Amino acid sequence: MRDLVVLKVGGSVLTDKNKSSTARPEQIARVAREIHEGLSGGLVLIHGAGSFGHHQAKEYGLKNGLNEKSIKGIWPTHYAVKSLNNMIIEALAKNGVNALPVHPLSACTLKDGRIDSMCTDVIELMLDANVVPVLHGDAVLDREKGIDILSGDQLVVYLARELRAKKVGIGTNVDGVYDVKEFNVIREITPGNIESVRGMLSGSSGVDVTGGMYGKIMELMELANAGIPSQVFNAEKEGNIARFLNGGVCEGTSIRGE
Ligand code: IP8
Repeated sequence: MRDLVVLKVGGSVLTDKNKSSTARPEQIARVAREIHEGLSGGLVLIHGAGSFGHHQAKEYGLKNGLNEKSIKGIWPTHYAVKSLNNMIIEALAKNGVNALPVHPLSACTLKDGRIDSMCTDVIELMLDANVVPVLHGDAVLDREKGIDILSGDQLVVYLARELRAKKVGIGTNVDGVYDVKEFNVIREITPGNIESVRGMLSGSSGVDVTGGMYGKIMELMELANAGIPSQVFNAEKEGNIARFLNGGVCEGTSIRGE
């Protein structure tokens, strides 16, 4: 059994969330370099959409289900996030990491916004071949709503559970999950303190159609309850991604089950 890590790098690290379809190429290059440095076992990489997708999804109302307007927005939204996915795979290749795309639009269905089915066979075969599958949040067809937006955070939880990951990392552009009243990082979130933590969570800035920090934590709490711990850390701080991957100390917020 391979030691599998599922890592999500947020769209705010890789893109400028306030400008439509604007990448941060130097950050993409650094993230790819650190993945190369830290990679030891199997890795599934998931990236946020950032400004490649959220703006388009909002413009076409993709979260409102399928209608004459949203149907025209599926391709622009998918195309945008796929462009970011290409840049990341290219950067990984430049660093000697074999990586391939898996696009949820073509591999996944939703039911009322939740993953209903996903073809994970291709991901497992990639892992067996020491290839890093690179996925992303996407516009995905939905059995109830027609269309919806699948967040990378939901993918993290689903894939970590399906593929029995050892640990999960969520790389964001802040030092962890913040208590907005005290303005300090919450070091640990468990089922025992999740209710009090709920009131302390902040939303993220910029256009984000899948819910910001609160949505992320609720998804990770589900995962912790299934026995897979996760760590929210600052992926903009040089070295953190490599440290997280190779098991070194990477400060942030730990999310664990009881
Ligand atoms: O940035 C959203 O994924 P996220 C995907 O992981 C789109 O929430 C296309 C907006």
